Amino acid sequence: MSQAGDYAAVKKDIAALLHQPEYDDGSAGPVLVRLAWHSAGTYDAETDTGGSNGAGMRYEAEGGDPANAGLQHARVFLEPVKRAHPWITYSDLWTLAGCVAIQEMGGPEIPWAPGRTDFVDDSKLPPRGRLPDAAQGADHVRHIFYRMGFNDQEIVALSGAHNLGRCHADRSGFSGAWVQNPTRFSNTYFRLLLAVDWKHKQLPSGIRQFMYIDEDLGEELMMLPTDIALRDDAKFKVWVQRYAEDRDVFFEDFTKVFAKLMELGLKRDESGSVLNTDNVKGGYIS
Ligand code: DDH
Repeated sequence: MSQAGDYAAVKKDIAALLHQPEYDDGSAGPVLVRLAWHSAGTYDAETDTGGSNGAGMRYEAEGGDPANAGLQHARVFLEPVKRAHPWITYSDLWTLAGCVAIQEMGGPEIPWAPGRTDFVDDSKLPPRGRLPDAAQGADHVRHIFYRMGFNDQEIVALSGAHNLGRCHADRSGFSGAWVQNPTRFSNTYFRLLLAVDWKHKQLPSGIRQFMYIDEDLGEELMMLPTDIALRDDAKFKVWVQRYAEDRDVFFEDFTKVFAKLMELGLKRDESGSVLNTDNVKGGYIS
């Protein structure tokens, strides 16, 4: 067991488990990033509910939300790390794992700070339906992300996470990867969004997505309706173009906005300690 507070030891163990030859594209990284995002993306700024604090996905109310299908794989990957470092809260572990995975896959270093609690405050529990629905368009995307407190530029930067991983028919119903190398963080997603003539495709299940077949590689890539909405909305498109042109600007903006996502709902004092965890009735249960 490591010393309480030895986050470097936790990071090392997370990095070591990313290589998973039997899983997806050989990496646990993308699904860990999605776990971090879905743990935080339930936040509602107006009512100050949801967010990563509480690690609510451990319980059926949130874990069983169809939007979270498949994320049990990510939680199972992280169990040995929690066992080796039992002092870390799940909410800290899940958010840290997303940041470590991004960096290990060639992305930027995301500033991350600990202090989340695993105490579930019933008054802060998010209802289902707070995460985005990929079948919808720009209005829906704005509605979901404005609720968390993000603007158009931040929405597009965050969406660049779709450089990573893939859709699974048995999880979301959508199918395929966005880029050819889905375990390498880059701005390829934005470049493909603009460069390629995306065609409608209806899956046997009736689900509609977009596809492109790379004849040279004989590979099929995909986009969700919400991804295409970023290309087709004039205000979003400005940022898609910016990030397609300049990888460094994308990395810089992604770093800031992913760090902001991981902090939603936390209040820190000047020294960085989280104020709204030991205030909640009952305190810690980790
Ligand atoms: Fe996403 N995402 N996402 N996404 N996402 C899926 C996979 C992954 C939407 C829908 C889907 C973000 C935004 C949106 C990742 C990161 C992020 C899948 C496929 C769907 C559907 C799930 C499956 O079948 O396994 C929609 C809609 C939006 C939206 O913005 C409107 C954001 C903001 C992030 C982020 O991390 C900041 C990652 C990574 C994956 C790949 C997961 C995997 O298992 O591989």
